[in-house]
Amino acid sequence: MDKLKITGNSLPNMPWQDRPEGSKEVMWRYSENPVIRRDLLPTSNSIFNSAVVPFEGGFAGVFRCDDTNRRMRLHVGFSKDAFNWDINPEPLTFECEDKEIGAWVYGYDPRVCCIDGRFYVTWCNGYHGPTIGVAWTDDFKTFHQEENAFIPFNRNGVMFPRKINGRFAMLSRPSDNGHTPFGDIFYSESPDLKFWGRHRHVMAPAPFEDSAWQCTKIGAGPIPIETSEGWLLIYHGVLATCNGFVYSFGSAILDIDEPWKVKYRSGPYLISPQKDYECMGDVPNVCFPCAALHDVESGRIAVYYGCADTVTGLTFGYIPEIIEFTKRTSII
Ligand code: BMA
Repeated sequence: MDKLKITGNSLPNMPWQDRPEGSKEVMWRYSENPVIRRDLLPTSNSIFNSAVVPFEGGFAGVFRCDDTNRRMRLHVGFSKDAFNWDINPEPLTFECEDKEIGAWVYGYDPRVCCIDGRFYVTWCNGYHGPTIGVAWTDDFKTFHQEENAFIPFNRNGVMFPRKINGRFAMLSRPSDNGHTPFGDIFYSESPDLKFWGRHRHVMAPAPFEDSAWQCTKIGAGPIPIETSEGWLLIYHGVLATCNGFVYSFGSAILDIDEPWKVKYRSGPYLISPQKDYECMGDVPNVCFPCAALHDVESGRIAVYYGCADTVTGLTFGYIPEIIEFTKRTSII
């Protein structure tokens, strides 16, 4: 393949560990996982499914912290090295012109997307059931909440890091009010971050016979990464077993101008629950990616993922290798 072009920033200070000797894995885990433990805050039951971005020479993030009342809350955090996090003990609050939309019910599974220097937060927002909340911040202190992007029920709202054909763009996963035994990824556009439309179907779960880890439901993970091969999307997939759901993650490549067209999709997973901290916890057997940091010079990527709905893990890889893997193993 011609030399792959990756869009984004140089991030020489991103968190990194070399592939362990002898490993043939496309993505490998941080040896000190979990990178964020469940009780980093005195009031946290668990810290997982969280989003981090480069910010002012270091890193900032929005974290899912379920408290010891088991309420789902979002908290802001900062870090110099993206390994050691200082998470605010007080939950994040949003400023919202509309009291009805701004009334907090619950929030979980945040993503943070940088577009033209401004940070956009999307999360699963309680409003008569789960839907996609949208807010923006310039400083990780004041967060301005916009309208919910969709009516309930919806989860896994993930924005693209630039406008596409002149509009904001988002992936989402329409769902139900419970633990949703189905789920396809859709694409929507917005001219103003308030009205979302032009909905397009992106991907359905895979046939069981082709790729069982993603045969029940799927959902977008970290913010897609723009490359000369298309948008690299890391997404979770679910297998329904006799003992409940198993969450793994894999990769797909979407068309650059029409991201609802899937060019390639990995048959094998990149990461599935295998380590103790992924298999044991409040919800066993969950690897749920919500954020990635990458460096365009080296092609390195670090993916943050929730482990067993309890702690946060970190995995590493090289974008060109993940793209080669996605194409080579594609089930499309
Ligand atoms: C999904 C979401 C995630 C969670 C996963 C596994 O439906 O609720 O927050 O990690 O289930 O429990």
